[in-house]
Amino acid sequence: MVTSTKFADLLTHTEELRARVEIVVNSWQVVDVHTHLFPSEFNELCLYGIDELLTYHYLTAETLRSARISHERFWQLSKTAQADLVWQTLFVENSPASEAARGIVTVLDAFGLDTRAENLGEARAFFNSRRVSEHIDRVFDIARVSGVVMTNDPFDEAESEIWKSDVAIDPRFKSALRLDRLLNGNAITGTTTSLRQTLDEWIARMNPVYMGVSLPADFKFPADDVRDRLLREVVLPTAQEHGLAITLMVGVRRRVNPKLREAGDGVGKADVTAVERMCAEYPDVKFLATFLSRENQHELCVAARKFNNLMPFGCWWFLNNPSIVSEITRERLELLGTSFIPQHSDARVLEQLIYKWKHARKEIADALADSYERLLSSGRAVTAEEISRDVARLFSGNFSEICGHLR
Ligand code: FIX
Ligand code: ZN
Repeated sequence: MVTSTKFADLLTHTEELRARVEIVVNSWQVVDVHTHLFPSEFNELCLYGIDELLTYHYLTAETLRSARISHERFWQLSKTAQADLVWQTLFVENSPASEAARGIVTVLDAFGLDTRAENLGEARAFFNSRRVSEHIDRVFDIARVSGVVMTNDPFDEAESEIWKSDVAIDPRFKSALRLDRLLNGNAITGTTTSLRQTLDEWIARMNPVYMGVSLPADFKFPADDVRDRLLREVVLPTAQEHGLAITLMVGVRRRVNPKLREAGDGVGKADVTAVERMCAEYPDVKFLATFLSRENQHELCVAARKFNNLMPFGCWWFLNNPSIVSEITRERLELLGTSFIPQHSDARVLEQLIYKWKHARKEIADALADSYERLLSSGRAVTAEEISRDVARLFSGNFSEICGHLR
């Protein structure tokens, strides 16, 4: 028998319901499960400020579509000159209509800076005046991010030096052991035993929340290739031994246009059955998976319904646009309930946390509110507590359960 107080908690009016969902989604602290951010202890790897924001590879690609400059000449410019050109091209001569360009507007606005400025003088003075540690606190606070997962490449010289120096790292920055160089044919050699030893050493040093890899659109599993052997003999047994999840990011076509440098990667439709096979063969390993192609999203949801060791996460890179985030989040809610991780930021520059999370929260709130509204019209209202419970699961619970991010 339901008591009257309980009835009073039910959100039976759609306006009240939607307002509640917005408040919870916008205020809830999120764990950002995949970024390329570094804390200040990593020195020049810790990127922030207007010049880094404007030279983000999403924006250089867009600039080179509109500016009258050759790719070669653009890369010869200093970072500040590149940033000036990006601003002039995308924000002064054109309206910043793209998602990445609007992101800059959201960031400037968050700090009360002029979003229609003719040049970058004011923005540069502002960011240069910030003390890094306080600035990181402020950005995490505005974005309502409680922690971020980095992308840590043990085979990168500059990065590995810092790890080996045993410096104390800001605990909000969790590590993730990135295996692209090992698994994507970048000449990391060794016997199975020595490679496993290398991973063991890096796991001991980094204490990662997962091991991750990005994979090409033509990734196959099982396959008769070196990657398959490395996965079976090195990576998967290491995951089993350490109880570490594996993050698979599938569907990138690297260097489609090398002239664009970091911005030159493209997308390809991948084969979701490869991930299904891995989940089936390794039921004791947990997998987080994201696919870059929009065409793979429905298949990923269906695969996750079949394998409870598979956790879909994020709307990656070219999918991180409001229209597509909305579509994917709705598809996932309909097929998986709240058993998925709706978004990660993929931020490379600190302040991107502000716009990527602000924009994503809007789409997630709308999708969630619509699904509660549909429940209401089917005959079941939700309470504010239930909304909080669901958002907690989406924004950190599902990830903690798989990765125990507070390890
Ligand atoms: O492989 C990755 O982790 C990708 O996210 C990056 O390589 C890519 O350049 C990116 O920043 C996308 O958002
Ligand atoms: Zn990434």
